[in-house]
Amino acid sequence: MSVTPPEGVWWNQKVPKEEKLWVTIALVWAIVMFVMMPLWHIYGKQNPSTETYKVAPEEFVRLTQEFIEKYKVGEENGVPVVEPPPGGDVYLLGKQFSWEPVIKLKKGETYRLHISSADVLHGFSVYPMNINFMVIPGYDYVLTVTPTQAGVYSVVCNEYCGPGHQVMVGKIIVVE
Ligand SMILES: [Cu+2]
Repeated sequence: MSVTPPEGVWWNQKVPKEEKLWVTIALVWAIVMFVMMPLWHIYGKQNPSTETYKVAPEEFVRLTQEFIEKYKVGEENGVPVVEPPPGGDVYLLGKQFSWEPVIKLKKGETYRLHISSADVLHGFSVYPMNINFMVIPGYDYVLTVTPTQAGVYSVVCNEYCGPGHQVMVGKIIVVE
């Protein structure tokens, strides 16, 4: 069977029942998802706290360094390992091409995680969890986090940030 062009004024013909049905289903589903976006933001678990501040990249680098000096407990492949007190502020700096520091958190405790970039746009992505966040230089994003599962999590950069992007992997350790 070959393809034959539609005859006459095809756009004036009746729309078949099945097509109407599928268009209706697609439209209803699109509306459901549209409504779910704000609802999920309010009622879903582990949502971003939408707390954002402006911060100069140099200032954030300074704050991270201060934070590292204060709570450093070791080193891993040249990257400082930091164990901050529960309830406090935690700083995570994204830069070409690493995350600093390695953060050690306690399960069930709440932290204020500050994330920013020293240079270009990076992506904060926690594996194997489905947590993704954009890291923009000049902005301090505060995520109020309460780790619910112990384990070692990788922080992967998911925004292409330059020729070393694929090696930009950080670490968050959650202990019992
Ligand atoms: Cu990257």
